[in-house]
Amino acid sequence: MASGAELKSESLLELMKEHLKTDAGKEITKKIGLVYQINIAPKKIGFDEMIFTVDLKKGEVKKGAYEGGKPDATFSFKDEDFVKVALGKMNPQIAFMRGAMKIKGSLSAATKFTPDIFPKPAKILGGFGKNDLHETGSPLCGVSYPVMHCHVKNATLGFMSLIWLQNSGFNWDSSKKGGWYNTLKTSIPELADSGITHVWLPPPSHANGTEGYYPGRLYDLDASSYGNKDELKSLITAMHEKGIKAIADIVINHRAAVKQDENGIWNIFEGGTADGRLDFNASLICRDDNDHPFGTGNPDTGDNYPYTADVDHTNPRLQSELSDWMNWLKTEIGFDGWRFDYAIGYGSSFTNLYMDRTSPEFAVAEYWRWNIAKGQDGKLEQNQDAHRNEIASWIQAAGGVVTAFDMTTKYIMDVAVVGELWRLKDSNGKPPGLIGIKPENAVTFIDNHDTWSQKLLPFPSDQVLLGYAYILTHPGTPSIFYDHFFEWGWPKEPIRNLTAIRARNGINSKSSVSILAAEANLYMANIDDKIIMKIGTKLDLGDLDPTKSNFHVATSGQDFAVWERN
Ligand SMILES: [Ca+2]
Ligand SMILES: [Ca+2]
Repeated sequence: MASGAELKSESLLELMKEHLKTDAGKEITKKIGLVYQINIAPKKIGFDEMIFTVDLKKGEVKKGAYEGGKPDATFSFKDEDFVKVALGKMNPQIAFMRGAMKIKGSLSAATKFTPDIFPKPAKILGGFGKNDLHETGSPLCGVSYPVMHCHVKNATLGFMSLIWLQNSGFNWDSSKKGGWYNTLKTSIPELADSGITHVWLPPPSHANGTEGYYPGRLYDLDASSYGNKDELKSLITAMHEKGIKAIADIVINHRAAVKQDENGIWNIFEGGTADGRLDFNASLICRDDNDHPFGTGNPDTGDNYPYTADVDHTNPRLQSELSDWMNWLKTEIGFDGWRFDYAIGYGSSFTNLYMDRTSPEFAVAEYWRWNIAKGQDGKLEQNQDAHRNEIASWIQAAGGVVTAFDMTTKYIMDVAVVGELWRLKDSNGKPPGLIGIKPENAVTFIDNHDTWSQKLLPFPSDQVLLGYAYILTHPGTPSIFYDHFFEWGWPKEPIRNLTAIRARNGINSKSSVSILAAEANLYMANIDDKIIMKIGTKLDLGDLDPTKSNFHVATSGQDFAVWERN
């Protein structure tokens, strides 16, 4: 048995132990509530292991196996590999592929083992901490969960959409459920009845990891954990029969190699067809990608995606073959539009190019940076113009047709619904998010796969209907999250009532908003002079009471109401 003093990992775990005693650490314990076992071997996984228990029910790190039953997930590392991965010096994806990290137990529990658990990066983690990651981009595809996430991500989301509004039809657990395409198919009539017009489906291709966000053989749709190509086609056919469009999740910033080259480097990329389409070598990868320092392509034109190989979109052959693949997804599989994953990862001109060459019926980009303005007290500033302006500028640079998730509205709504509804009015008297300046290009949401089923930026769960009362009555293209619709065990009526009101009154992405009140506990707005909506705890509306001016209540619930004209 190795002596603990020989293990460098032990000092990292010691730091974690101290971190868990801090307020930030207690917050983590409260949030995660799972128990992990970490087996560290001095030389070889499985031999002379020293066992640690990271108990995030109690907020403790202890030597020895968990005594309270089975841990939720167990990780095994060699000492030096744990240190490398924890310090950001080894790509965990490669570590996993090479067997340098092993995982047992619940994969969904494993995915929750995040860098949050470690002290702040400045203390030990180099560029590996959550805050750093947030600056680099989306939490979506494992970015914020690099330690264990890249290879363990076990679910994806779907995105079902609503009326001229998309909504996320999957969540991170969808890939765990066998035959998810078939399962979703049985819900199509219900989606159609609920006014849903588009469904965002998970990435369909062969991938490293079960959720599809590290795609490998792009043309191979028979290797997905959601189902095979025929099942996908059958799902999309069923959607089309009910007038619902299918949105494909286009993950093209980065790519997973499927083989090692003659030097043992993971540099052989395959397209998944018998011919050479989308087969690439090191020339595909940006040469400035530190995560995969084996590329020979041009420097990246956008943000680097941590822990995996970023693709060189300036390569004309790649541009042409990716466009062909997307067009194949339309003609052969039946997809109608796109959701561009990690759109900050490559220059806006390339989104423009792929839009031009593939003419989607609808497209939305995940353009997300964690640069929301906060005051010294850590609270959101009231003025978030810079945040939304950056998204709007990107949309323009990308050709002006593509839409983007309205991250600004999301950030603001998260805090506004808890007694700060004054935030919902900007200095021009308009909505403060992207919908206040470019509503026709904004896709609003409360939570979706990108916020990882409320594990990141959780919307206050008891206020979710207030969120829907806002986005489903306002301009932009609202989207409904799969979890809210299918997983929360809610009656679906409140959402259905809101979508029906939207449809009945012709509220659309460009509708105009006149804000009647924006104070701590009351937000009221008139939309298109057809409906009036209210959210907030304030009950006495005084002269604003719409029933005093030819409106009647169309739907209402806890702290929200919508009125239609008599
Ligand atoms: Ca990268
Ligand atoms: Ca990139």
